[in-house]
Amino acid sequence: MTDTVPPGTDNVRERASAALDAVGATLPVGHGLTARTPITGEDLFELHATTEQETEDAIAAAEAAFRVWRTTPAPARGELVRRLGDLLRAHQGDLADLITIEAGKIRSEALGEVQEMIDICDFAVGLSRQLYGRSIASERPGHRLAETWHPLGVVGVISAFNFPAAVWSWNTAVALVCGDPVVWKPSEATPLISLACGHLVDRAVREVGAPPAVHQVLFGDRRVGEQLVDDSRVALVSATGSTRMGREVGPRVAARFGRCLLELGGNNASVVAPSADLDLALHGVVFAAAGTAGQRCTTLRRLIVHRSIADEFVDRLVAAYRKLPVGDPFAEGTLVGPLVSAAAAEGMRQALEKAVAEGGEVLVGGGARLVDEVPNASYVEPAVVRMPEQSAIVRQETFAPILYVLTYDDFDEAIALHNGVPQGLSSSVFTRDQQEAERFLAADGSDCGITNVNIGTSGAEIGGAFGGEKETGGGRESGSDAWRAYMRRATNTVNYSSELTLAQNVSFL
Ligand code: UN1
Repeated sequence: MTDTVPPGTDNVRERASAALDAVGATLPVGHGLTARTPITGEDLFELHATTEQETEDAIAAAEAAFRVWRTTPAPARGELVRRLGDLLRAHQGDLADLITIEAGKIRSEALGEVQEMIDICDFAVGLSRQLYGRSIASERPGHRLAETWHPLGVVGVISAFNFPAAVWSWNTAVALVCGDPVVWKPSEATPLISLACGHLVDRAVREVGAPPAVHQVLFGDRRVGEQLVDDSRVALVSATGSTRMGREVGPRVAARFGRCLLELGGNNASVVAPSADLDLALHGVVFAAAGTAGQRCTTLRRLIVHRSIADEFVDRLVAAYRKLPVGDPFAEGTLVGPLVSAAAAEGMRQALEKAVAEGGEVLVGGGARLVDEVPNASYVEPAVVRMPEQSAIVRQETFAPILYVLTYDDFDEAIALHNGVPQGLSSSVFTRDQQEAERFLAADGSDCGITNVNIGTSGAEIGGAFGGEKETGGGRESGSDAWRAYMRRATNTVNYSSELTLAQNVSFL
């Protein structure tokens, strides 16, 4: 398979300008932040980085906006998100271009990311009429017990490069209908898509007459994120990134009794059982492991395959990997775009070196591609590595396309291997044996927040709650009842009798 050579940096820059123009966004020209593209590994624009004072002002403005937004009826707040969804639909192609330019995603996955944003807007519009509390049977006569959900306050969103827009939209669409202003600190690697999204929210805000500061974007480095983390006016910090980042953010927010929603590392595995439909499993595994060049937090990183089918399945996997088209993410037919940075490629190289030192055998991939054509970019061949056991490197998350293969003999062993890592985001089993499938989903099965059957680990729909356990951080975003993290609950006891009855039969006076 020949690699598709990407366009030059000038061409990518023109495409970025065209997409920003189409959306109507103006570049905040200045210095302090460089917009880059992993397509060529080169710089596109110099941008103004948000200062400490500007961050302070943004938080103060968001707090002022909260006082208006929290009493705006929720269905009226939903109108803002409805309008945002319309604008995202109208600009799906432009936004996808920017995602490809900054995150290196192939066209279909970039369009899919924007679709995810449109979907969460639809979901949140519906949610704006469904922020239900319970009514509870009171133990006292003439009393009514109920729960009311109120807006929480300013939400600080810290997002990562790999889903630069969708993860922001899960947080923002839901926070806005819940009555919370959003202050967003995107990854430094993806300022252009953030600018475009921020501009579209501003347009929607103007059109529906919402307070301008219900949404603000801060372009800066980790110091901006730290300001959000440490400011007690930020009621909820929703942060997506590495476990290392979460270990810092969690205690700092807790120290001021703020709330945290953490989406951290994944080290996701699929079990392939002897009864599995191997064609389906192969397709699912290749997409989950090599798709997005291994840069999703849900990427499949460990394959736990039954010994009786391991050789056959791994041979087929290696053959499929050999045919994966690597290269220009804009080109039709490319399935693997670039890694985000040279540091990511170096991380992959080092992980492969450790895997070999720990007894692993690289069956396919691992090399660099397009080195002469685009020397500053980092195109790599997705790798499959057969490991003798779940050694130290297998238990770590390396944010690159490496799939470690382990074998098992009985299903309990498969589950033990599966759960034997510090992370707990996504998991799946490929089987046609109902007992195995149910066992995998049971309390003593997979310990992850996402547990699938006959489908890979990545590509979750927005309707479910997204997040994971253990070092993944425990947060849940997106669908189902994840909205509750963005609101505060008040328990109301109303006495409509003319007696004062105390609970628990207490008598006093
Ligand atoms: C992420 O990688 O941070 O389930 C989010 C998926 C996508 C979201 C991934 N819907 O793969």
